[in-house]
Amino acid sequence: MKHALIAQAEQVLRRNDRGTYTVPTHGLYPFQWNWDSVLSALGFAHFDEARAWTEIDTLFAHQWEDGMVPHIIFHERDEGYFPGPDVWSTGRAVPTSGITQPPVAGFAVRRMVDNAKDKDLATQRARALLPRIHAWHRWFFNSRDPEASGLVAIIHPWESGRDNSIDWDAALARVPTEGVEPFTRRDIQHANPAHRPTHAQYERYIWLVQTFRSLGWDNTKLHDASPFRVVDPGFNAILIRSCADLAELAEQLGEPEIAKQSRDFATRGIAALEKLWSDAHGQYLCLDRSTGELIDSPSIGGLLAAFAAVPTERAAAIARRIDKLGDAAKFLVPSHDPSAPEFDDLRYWRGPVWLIVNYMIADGLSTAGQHATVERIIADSLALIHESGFAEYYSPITAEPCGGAHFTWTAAMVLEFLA
Ligand code: 9WN
Repeated sequence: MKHALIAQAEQVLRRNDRGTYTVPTHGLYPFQWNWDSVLSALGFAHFDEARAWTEIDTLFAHQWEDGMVPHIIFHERDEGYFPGPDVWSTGRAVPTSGITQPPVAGFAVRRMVDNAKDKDLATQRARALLPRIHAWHRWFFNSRDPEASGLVAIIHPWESGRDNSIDWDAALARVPTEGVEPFTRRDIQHANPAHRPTHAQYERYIWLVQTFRSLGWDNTKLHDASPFRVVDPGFNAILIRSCADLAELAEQLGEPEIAKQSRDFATRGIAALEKLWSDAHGQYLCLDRSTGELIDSPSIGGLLAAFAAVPTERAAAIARRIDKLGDAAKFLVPSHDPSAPEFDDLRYWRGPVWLIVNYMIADGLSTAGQHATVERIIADSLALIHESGFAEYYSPITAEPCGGAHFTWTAAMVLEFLA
């Protein structure tokens, strides 16, 4: 059974392999996505370490001069996705988008080094990636934390990787739609529109893209110019965890300055996360930087914070909260609290389960000693695969597979869970 599942997961990765990068899935997402790619490398590492390193190298070959690593690399033309390179117009030789995505690379590279069979290859590739990943982290704190709060803001919902989360509703409602150029969505030609964001959300996504484009994608301007500035605990936990892991790696590789700076970022970030804690919800919440208020939205962003080394009592409270969500959801972890009125079990990040988030939460809670919750998360993740295959996401109530099929990072997470 286990062997068959491993073989199927490898097959999904091979099917989406384009040689030096993988696509998340054929049709719906025909390019290289940032955090998909890095998490998928963890899957490749189980059967082809060299290919796994290439995945991350390819992504970082398209890092911007200021340190940002874009969320999409448009390696080949494909009209099947909107918005394509012409809408972004970032002026790169190989076109890219102009925003970023959750920085999982520091975490993934350390894990790949720790688990490597080919230690020489791992050391050589990690040594080359180390300053690049560090430059990306520095870019975050320079460009997305201008007041040195210790936490960074996202300036577009797509940066969070949780595009249509209920967390963004109020902040996104303040984004205007005047002047949005007419567009045709492609996503709803590949996937069920009831599983995807709405047209009203897409109009605001595109308004933000057009606005950033009109500012020449100049990251010294974008943060302050964006009407959408949200501090997401999940996103920040990923950054903090990657900084902490990069510090360990830098120490091993004899780079004390990178180690020190990375450790400082992580320590300040953990301390600053405290401001996002809500006793009433028993989890972290997002902060709207435009209003200075916490966002009253019990989503998975506040649970994903367990991926960083948060205080033990916070991790324990998150585990309790997840256990409680398990009373209403047959499959953990729903991306939003099923008892909230906005919860939608099929619509993308407004309720469905995503294996990558399960994986990161399980990893963090495991370090925090919350083994019973971790076991249930992993068992539920594998039950979803057995019932519904390697989907993009799943209903936490019925296990219905949603979005795209044969999904790369879902398969990669299965390889990690079964290892
Ligand atoms: C926009 C590729 C990406 C993921 C995101 C997910 C979805 C894109 C979209 O797909 O976003 O970046 O067009 O819907 O929300 O997390 O990286 O799998």
